[in-house]
Amino acid sequence: MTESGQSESGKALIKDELRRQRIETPSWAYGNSGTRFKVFAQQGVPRDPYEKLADAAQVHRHTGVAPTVALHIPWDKVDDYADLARHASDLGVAIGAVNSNVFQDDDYKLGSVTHPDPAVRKKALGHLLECVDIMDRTGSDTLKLWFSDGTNYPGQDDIRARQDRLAEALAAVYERLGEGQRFLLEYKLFEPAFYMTDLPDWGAAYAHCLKLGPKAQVVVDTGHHAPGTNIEFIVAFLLREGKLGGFDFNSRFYADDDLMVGAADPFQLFRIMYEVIRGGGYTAETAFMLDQCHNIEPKIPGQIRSVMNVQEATAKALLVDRDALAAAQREGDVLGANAALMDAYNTDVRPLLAELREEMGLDPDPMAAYARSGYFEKIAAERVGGAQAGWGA
Ligand code: RM4
Ligand code: MN
Repeated sequence: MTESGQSESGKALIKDELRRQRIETPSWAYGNSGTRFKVFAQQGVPRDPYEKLADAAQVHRHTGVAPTVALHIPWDKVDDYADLARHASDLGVAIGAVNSNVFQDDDYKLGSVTHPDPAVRKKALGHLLECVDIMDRTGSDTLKLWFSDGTNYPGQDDIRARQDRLAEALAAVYERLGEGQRFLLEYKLFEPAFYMTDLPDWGAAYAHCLKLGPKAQVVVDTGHHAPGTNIEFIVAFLLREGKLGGFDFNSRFYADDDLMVGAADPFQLFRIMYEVIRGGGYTAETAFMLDQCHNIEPKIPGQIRSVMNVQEATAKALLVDRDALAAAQREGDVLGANAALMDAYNTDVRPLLAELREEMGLDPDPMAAYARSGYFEKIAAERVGGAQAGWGA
C-alpha cells in the first residue's frame, strides 16, 4: 500500500474490510461525565436517550461505520422501548448492546448478585432480566454484564460463597436469553472494590462463560487490566476458544481512565487488532464497542476521533504482510518477524482511509466535516432547560 509496495488489488481488499467494519458508540459518552472530584457540564448535552441517539447518529453520519448505539439501563430508561428503537431507525442508527447497571443503588453497597442478603440478590437479578426484556423490545441481541461486586477488606465476605452466588445469577440470566441473544461478561481488576473483585480477570469470566454455553462470552474492556498486561495475548487466547464476544474500547494511563481509545497507546491497539484479524475475529460476532467518557473534551468529536483511531489501528493490522511474517517466524528470523509487524504499524494509513471515505460518499476528514456542519451550534441553542444527562444522574 503503502507507497512502499502494496498492490492496487491488495489495497482494494483492505478497503473492503474497512468498509464493513462496525464500531458501536455508547449512549453515556454523549452525556456529562467526570471524576469523583467534579463533573464539568458541557453545552448542548442531551437531556434524554432520544437526544443521545441523535448525537450518536452524527458520529455515524460522518464516519459511516458507527451504526449502533449501546444503551445503559437505567440511565436510558424510557416508557416505550419500541418507540426508542423506531426513533433510532429514523435517525439511521439502531440500538446495540444493552448494558446493565447494578452498581448505583444503595442496596448494592456490599454487592449485587453476590450480596450476602438474598433479597438484594433477587433485586439485582430482576434488573438483569429486565434488561433482557428491553433487548426483546429494542431488537438488541447483546446484553453486557459488568458487576462492581467485591470487597474492601480481607474477611469482609466469603470469597467462595460469592462465586457460588455469581454463578447462580449468571445461570438464571443465561436461561432467560432468547434465540439469537447472548451475554458478554466483563471483568475488571479493581475499583470500586479495592481488596477483592468477584470478576477480576479474563480467566474468571472465561470459566463462568465456559460452564454456561455458547451464548455466554467474555468482553475485554481495554482499561480493566493491571498496567503492563499483555491484552493481545488475552485476545488470542479467547478467540482460539471461541469465547471473545467483543471489546469495550478506551485507553488508560493509570487505572480505568476511560479516555479515547488509541490515545494512550495506539501501538497496543494495533497489536490487539492484529490478533483479532489473525484469530478470525474480524466478524460481526466480535463487537467493537467504545466505552468512554469525555470529561473535558467535546463529546461528539471525541467519539468521531475514537472511531477514527480504531479504523487506523485496524487498517495497519490489515496491512501486515502475513506471508512474510509467517516465513520469518518459521525461519526463526526474530528481527524479520518484528519488522513485518513494525512496517505495517509505521505506515501512514490516513490517506487510505480518506480515499475510502470519499468512495463511501463521506467527507475525507470527519472531524472537519462535523465542525462545519453546524450541529454543535444547533444543539447548544436548542438544548436549554431540562436536566442534562450524565452517568451519575
Ligand atoms: C464500568 C464498565 C462498564 C461500563 C461502566 C460505565 O467500569 O466498564 O462496561 O458500563 O463502567
Ligand atoms: Mn466497560
